Amino acid sequence: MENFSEWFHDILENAEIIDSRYPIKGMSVWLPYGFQIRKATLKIFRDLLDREHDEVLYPLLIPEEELAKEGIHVKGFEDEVYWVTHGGQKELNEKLAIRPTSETAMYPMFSLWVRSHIDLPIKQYQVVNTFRYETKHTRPLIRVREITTFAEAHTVHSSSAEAAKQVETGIELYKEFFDELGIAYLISKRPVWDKFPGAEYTMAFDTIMPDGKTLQIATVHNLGQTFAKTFEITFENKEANHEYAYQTCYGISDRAIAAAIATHGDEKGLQLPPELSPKQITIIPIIFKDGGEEVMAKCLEIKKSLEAKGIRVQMDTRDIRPGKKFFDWELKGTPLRFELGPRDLNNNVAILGRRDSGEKIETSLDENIAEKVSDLLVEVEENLKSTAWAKQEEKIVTLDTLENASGIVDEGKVIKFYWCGDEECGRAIEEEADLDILGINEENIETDKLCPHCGKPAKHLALIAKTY
Ligand code: PR8
Repeated sequence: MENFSEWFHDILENAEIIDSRYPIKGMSVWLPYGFQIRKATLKIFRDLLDREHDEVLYPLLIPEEELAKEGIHVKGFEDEVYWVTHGGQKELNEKLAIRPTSETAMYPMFSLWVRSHIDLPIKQYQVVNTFRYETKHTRPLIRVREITTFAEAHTVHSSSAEAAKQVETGIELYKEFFDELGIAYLISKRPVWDKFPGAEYTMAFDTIMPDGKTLQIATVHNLGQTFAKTFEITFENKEANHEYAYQTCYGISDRAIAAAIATHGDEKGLQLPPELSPKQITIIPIIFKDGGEEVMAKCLEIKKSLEAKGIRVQMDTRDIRPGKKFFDWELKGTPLRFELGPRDLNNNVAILGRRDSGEKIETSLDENIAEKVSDLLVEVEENLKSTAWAKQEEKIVTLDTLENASGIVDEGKVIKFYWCGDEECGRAIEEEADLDILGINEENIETDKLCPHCGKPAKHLALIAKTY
């Protein structure tokens, strides 16, 4: 696609995902079709998290005193917080922050609940809306001021090793999540100047958008004992000593949906992996003057057999040309289509059309159609995923020099380079190239290479890109 930004803007409108005309910048309305995609995304997410987390729900508002407690954290968010200052006409005694994220809503409660090592670990998550007064250019789903799908997990542990292990678990969970969405990703340890405010270190997932810019789609933070010390989250360990707890948190947002749309979409419109698609197959009866009843009866029979196999089916019986129906469902991204006309019925065949490859597969009506469809859905899912990874592979180049870094990135590439890892050097690289170091993709590697900027021995393979 030539102009990704324009394509993305149009697809949200044309496929009826969201309406961004809501009269507050950075806030949009989820339309019914988009809401179903969001619901399917969250179902995948919840099924994964529910394995070992408890879903909970905390209040939207945070007292100023709590938000302000953790110095580094509040500094990181001070320019982004919306405040509630009045209750009706009356000015409140204490301002209330609308959560930009929920550490400072949750952790005072953890402090009440955690007493002994037997209360640990705690692993909770919630799916809520959070608000950030973003000053960078806002874009629907990608950079919003009301994050409507903020899925945040928070964990508390009795040892540093266990917290570090939980970071790995968080990463594994998100790998599974993005794999199910067919989204390719790069994982890196964010540079110290780009970690989450208050975290010891931040691991991040980025995906490369069609224009070559990267989008951060998930983060996993090791919080160490910083918040535990601020919020007095202590426990009595097995030796009966009091210790501060160890914490992690991790989250995703509306960007996961943006990434799925951007990864799979094409000139024909949206393309959804079967798990995300509100309907997985559209049955289109092709009815002329004669033979309509038999075609309809057969289509209904097929619909029932597909539903019995748990496949989400819709039948498009609108009184419009079939060509228009094909066009509409291609735009909406339904993975498969089933066409049946009177002549097909006479010949005992039907056509199964794939949205991904454009293939039209003639199928005998004597075949087990439900089984064929469910096999095809698996094939589509795998094809979308492998295409996404192949495209990502093409966009990554490993270089020994950063001399023409901006030029190469402008061609839609992400650069891997051998880096010394020093903060001063990293900041200088970013400034000179006007790019962002995403972070360290492979840490502490054995190499003879030298850092292309400062000439010191390289320690890591890092990623540099233009970011959203
Ligand atoms: C945390 N605390 O908050 P994080 N629009 C859309 N998506 C966004 C935006 C935005 N304006 N800002 C961030 N995100 C931690 C972890 C609880 C959970 C997305 O971490 O600030 C990004 O994908 O990194 C980001 O990785 C994720 O929310 C979590 O936000």
